[in-house]
Amino acid sequence: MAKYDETSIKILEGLEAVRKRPGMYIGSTDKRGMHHLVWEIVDNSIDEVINGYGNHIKVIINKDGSVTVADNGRGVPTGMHESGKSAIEVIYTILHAGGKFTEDGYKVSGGLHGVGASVVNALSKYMQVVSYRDGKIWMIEFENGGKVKTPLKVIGKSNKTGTIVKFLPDSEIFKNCNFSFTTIAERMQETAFLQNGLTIEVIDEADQKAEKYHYENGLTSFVEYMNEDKETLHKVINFTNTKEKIEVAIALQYTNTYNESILSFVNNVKTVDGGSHEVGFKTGITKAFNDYAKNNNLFKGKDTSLDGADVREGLTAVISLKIPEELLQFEGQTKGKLGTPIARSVTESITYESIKFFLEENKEVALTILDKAMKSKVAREAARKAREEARNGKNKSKIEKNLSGKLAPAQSKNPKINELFLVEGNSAGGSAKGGRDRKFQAILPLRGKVINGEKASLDELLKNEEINTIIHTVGAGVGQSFDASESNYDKVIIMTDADVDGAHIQVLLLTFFYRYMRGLIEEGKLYLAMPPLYKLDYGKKRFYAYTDEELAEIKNNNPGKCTIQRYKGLGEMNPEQLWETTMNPDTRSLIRININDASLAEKRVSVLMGDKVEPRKDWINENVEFTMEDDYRV
Ligand code: 0RA
Repeated sequence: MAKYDETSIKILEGLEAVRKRPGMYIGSTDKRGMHHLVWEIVDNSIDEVINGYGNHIKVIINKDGSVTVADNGRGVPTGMHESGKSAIEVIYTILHAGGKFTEDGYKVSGGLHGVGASVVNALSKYMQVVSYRDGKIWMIEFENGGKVKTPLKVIGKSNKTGTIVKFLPDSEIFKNCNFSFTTIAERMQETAFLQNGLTIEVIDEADQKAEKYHYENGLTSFVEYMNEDKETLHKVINFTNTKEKIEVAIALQYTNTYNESILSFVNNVKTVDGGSHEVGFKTGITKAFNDYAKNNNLFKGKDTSLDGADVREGLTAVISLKIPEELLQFEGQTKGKLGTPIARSVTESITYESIKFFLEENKEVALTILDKAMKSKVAREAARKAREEARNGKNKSKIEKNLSGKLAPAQSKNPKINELFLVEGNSAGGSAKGGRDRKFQAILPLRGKVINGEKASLDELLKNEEINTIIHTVGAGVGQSFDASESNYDKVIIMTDADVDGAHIQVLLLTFFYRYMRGLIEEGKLYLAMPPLYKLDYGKKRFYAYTDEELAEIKNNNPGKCTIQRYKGLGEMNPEQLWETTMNPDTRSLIRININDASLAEKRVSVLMGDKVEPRKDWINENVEFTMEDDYRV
């Protein structure tokens, strides 16, 4: 009995530690952190499926804000553990206990985000675990961060097996958070893509929404989904093979676009920073195409090989590896990069052999892809040459002509503090030039419509004057050769009117930066300016409102007579007003652009900027996550 009490105290201390520093276990206590709880619980069910037990998972967002995850696996074990507690209680209350019960096979969590179900319990107001096992239905309940509310008991009989976990996040830890159907559904769809035959249902009881995902050829469906809105050059190619206990499955397809998107996963967890498997894939595919071209005498003139970047132009690929736990190695701060050295050679040889075989069997497809790769090579060499000439000043007159009268440069030449404002229209450009702090702020007015970077090739883009000017002004190259560290500016700020035209220009520019200067976004150097929507004059006192909510708030806090002006464009502001409201680092607000999830951003950019035309509001809301930098200071 004494032993039981001691372990009980230790367990509660462990759970209390999680509650004191939740960020250490789940990253944060915002919306993202709260969804992490769902991933933890779902991962346990997925582990069951990966290991061959069960084929159906249900995720339900309940009306009371709790989430239920149900599977038809073996059911959580309920027998007594050596500590005197049931296995089920141990799994849900002892930190890192999960692994001890699943020693063989693959684990979803292997080295990545798995912190265990007990962490979810620690951060929940209420948790219930029901296990269908041994002909019985078992149930245990916890409350207030993992304290047993109802000890394990049998509540019925059943010949089914499976587990149902329901938990309600503690509102003291997660403030003002709700579960998002879209966030959960998108992640579950991705999981279903990676696990053939698995059915995942996502149900939102509050909003009456539901999705069901099931794929028999998941990777192929994944690639088809990613390429849904693009023109493709052939049917999806897919292959699977196992070497050195590592299972490699890959699906790929070329599109007529100019970008590459490669997603990779290890044991169903996304490797956001790539790693040895991606390197192996790239080497393998480059070698296969080069060998084919050489063997069929397709190289002309002095060309004797294609670069990897040429071979990958227009390529969409999903790579999925299953690696036994003992071979798993992850690297990097967030453990998003596969280290396992042997995964490189295994993936390379499987890719090389499979593609080589495919090309030999499918001559027409081979020639189509190679034709594209060779064109890519020519275009890239032309772009590099132009860039070098620009550097060496060879084409100076031409570039200066492009820039002349347009760019108002900053006096400082310091790329660590300089800001470049891309301003819609000449009149707003005039106000911005008048209002700026010329020491570190440069103004580039954009006259014409910007070309759509999703539909144009790099070649065509380079011929567009507006784009050309931006590339030369930023001075860090473009496309494959873009290097954010060479940027002449610490901040590139897009400043447009708050109307439909302005919105359109924003989307076009964001698309261009996303496709051809992504490093700028990744380095956090791309911003949207936030001009005010209203000016409120109370005799001597003046306020600016940036949103309708703010307008209401100001009116509420300042009763009395005032005149309200709704700004229809930047041009209505005089230089001083523009400086004060939108450009002065001490008083302005900027929106920093960041790419939340590369595969989704990728999908949405092509959906919205490809052949379909969609309103910007959706794009803005869904494609990129905006971080408000209130009172942002340099
Ligand atoms: C440990 C051992 C066994 C199953 C599980 C854990 C298990 C855990 C969860 C969590 C959600 N769903 C789950 N399904 C299974 C298997 C023990 C055995 O039967 O040999």
